[in-house]
Amino acid sequence: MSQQKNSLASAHSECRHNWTQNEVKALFDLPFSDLMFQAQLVHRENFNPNEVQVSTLLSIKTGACPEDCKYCSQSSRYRTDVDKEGLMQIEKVLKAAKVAKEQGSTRFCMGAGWRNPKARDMPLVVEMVKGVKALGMETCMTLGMLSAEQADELQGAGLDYYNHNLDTSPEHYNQIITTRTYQDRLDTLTNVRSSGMKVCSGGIVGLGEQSKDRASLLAQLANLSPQPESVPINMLVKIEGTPLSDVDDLDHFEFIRCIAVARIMMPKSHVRLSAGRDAMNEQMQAMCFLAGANSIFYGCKLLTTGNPEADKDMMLFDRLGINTETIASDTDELKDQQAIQTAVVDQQHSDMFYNAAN
Ligand code: SAM
Ligand code: DTB
Ligand code: SF4
Repeated sequence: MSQQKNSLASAHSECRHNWTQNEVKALFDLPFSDLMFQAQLVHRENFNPNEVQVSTLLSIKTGACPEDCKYCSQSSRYRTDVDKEGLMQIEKVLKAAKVAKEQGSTRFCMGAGWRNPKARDMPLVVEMVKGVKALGMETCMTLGMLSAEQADELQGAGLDYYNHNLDTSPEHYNQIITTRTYQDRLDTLTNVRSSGMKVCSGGIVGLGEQSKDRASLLAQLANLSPQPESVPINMLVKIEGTPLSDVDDLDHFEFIRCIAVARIMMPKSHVRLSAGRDAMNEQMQAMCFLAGANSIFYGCKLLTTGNPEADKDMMLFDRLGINTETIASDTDELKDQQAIQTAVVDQQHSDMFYNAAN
């Protein structure tokens, strides 16, 4: 039994890049308890299951976006409640980053309602990266599409992560966005990866897509080589005035399944329980952590919508015995990897010994 358990986990601890839709569907179709069990085996083999990474978001440029993403409060094509704001002054950005750090956040993620950054925006954006980095936080940005040169410039300034989501499956994509292609998104991810920055890429569920689209999105993400270091799974936040304001709710168990399947398919990635937490109760969020989510957005605002208050999250972590992850240095990461490998080899040896003896 113990060997069977071990080989199940080990088989899912390598990062595979050849997932087929049928294989992903088979994971989604598992009985809920079996899926959760597999996800937990994978999670425990690769991470401390009682640690969650926390990032804070700030919208550094809001609204008036020319794109037509049907879920988004910032598209100029829809009449939403969002107040437009030009590129924020650096002092304001650094003040918000300091507050986030004091509240216990380790990564500061700056988002802009842009199709892509313009040449004239880059100097200020670069200063923001340098300033936040100097505070001792990890830096992340999500500014839309990036050219190879822009990615290199941001990497040179010290940007650790770039967030650019695939959003949905290639098959469902045209129902959601028509102003940029799926390939445009993949090209940006290639530019980010080539620059040496870490990739943060995930998607949104609850857009009215079918279950095969959720499987297809996860296959796209897992088949990226290397897989994204960070995978945000967003539950659609319905925004009045957008074409998706009245879409049917996604069943919560289906959302938890998405997290568990992402955990199994991307064993070494941080899977983020991303947008949508404000509409989830504590038990639902705890289930997501059990399914393998190990990152959240922390602080009372996402970009334009609400998120649970920071002290509420800390109280939940306390009740669940969850600690927040500290920033790992390269040496720490290496040591952790070595410790995990040693533990796995030790376990395999003891199983072999046990089987031989019986
Ligand atoms: N404008 C840039 C872009 O689209 O790449 C960066 C900001 S954009 C708001 C970042 C991501 O947030 C989107 O790709 C989408 O996955 C997510 N997002 C935006 N609005 C959302 C909503 N209402 N519910 C859930 N996720 C959302
Ligand atoms: C991601 O995957 N989700 C975040 C971040 N990356 C930029 C954005 C969520 C936005 C939710 C809706 C809003 O606040 O406007
Ligand atoms: Fe613009 Fe990004 Fe919103 Fe699309 S998701 S409308 S690109 S801000």
